[in-house]
Amino acid sequence: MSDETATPVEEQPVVPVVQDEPGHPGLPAAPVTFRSKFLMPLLVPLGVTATIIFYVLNVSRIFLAGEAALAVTYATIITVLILAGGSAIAASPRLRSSSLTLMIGGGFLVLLMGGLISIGAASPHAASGPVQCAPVKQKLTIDAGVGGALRYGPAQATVKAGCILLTMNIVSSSHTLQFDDATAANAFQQLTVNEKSWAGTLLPGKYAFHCTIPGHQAGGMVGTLTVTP
Ligand SMILES: [Cu+2]
Repeated sequence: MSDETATPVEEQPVVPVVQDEPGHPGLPAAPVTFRSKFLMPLLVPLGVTATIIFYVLNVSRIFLAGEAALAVTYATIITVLILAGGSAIAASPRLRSSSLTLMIGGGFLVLLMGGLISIGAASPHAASGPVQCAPVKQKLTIDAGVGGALRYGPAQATVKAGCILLTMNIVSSSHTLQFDDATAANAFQQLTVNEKSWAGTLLPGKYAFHCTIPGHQAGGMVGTLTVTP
């Protein structure tokens, strides 16, 4: 006895045959022109790159102008605007391209204005140069060109923190003394033949310095000033 019952063959779901979309009779096939084949592939990436540079420059300017907390606020606003703008554009595909151009152009204009307004605040505050301190608490003299060599003497010096009067005593040739560290370089003007002494304030730390005459730093004309509490 066969157990074959007439199990009904599962009906396969009918896959609707997708008809080829009818062509758009109104639109003629785009002819391969110099413009579509060469010019656009070249211009579109260039345009996108220029847009990104424009965007980054202006946004970073706005960020630089504000404090850290403010930058977060700006970033949030910009992100929300981008998301909202993208959603709005996606939700209205029939938006006329002229309106779209107007909206995007307006957005860029606002961005440019923001960047221009904040340009003053974003640039580093006009420094009048290192300011000498007083009264001097420590005095240190470093010889430059010891024994006619590209050497400081001493190359390793230690002083106490505070207002330090640093003097470069040029023994031979022409030398300078410039701190590598930005903080120290802001406190001390570069010592040269014309400006051999400078009084500046340093907090505890190690501050490397070097000679700016070409080849001298590479020749070993470097040193470290250790400032102790
Ligand atoms: Cu030198």
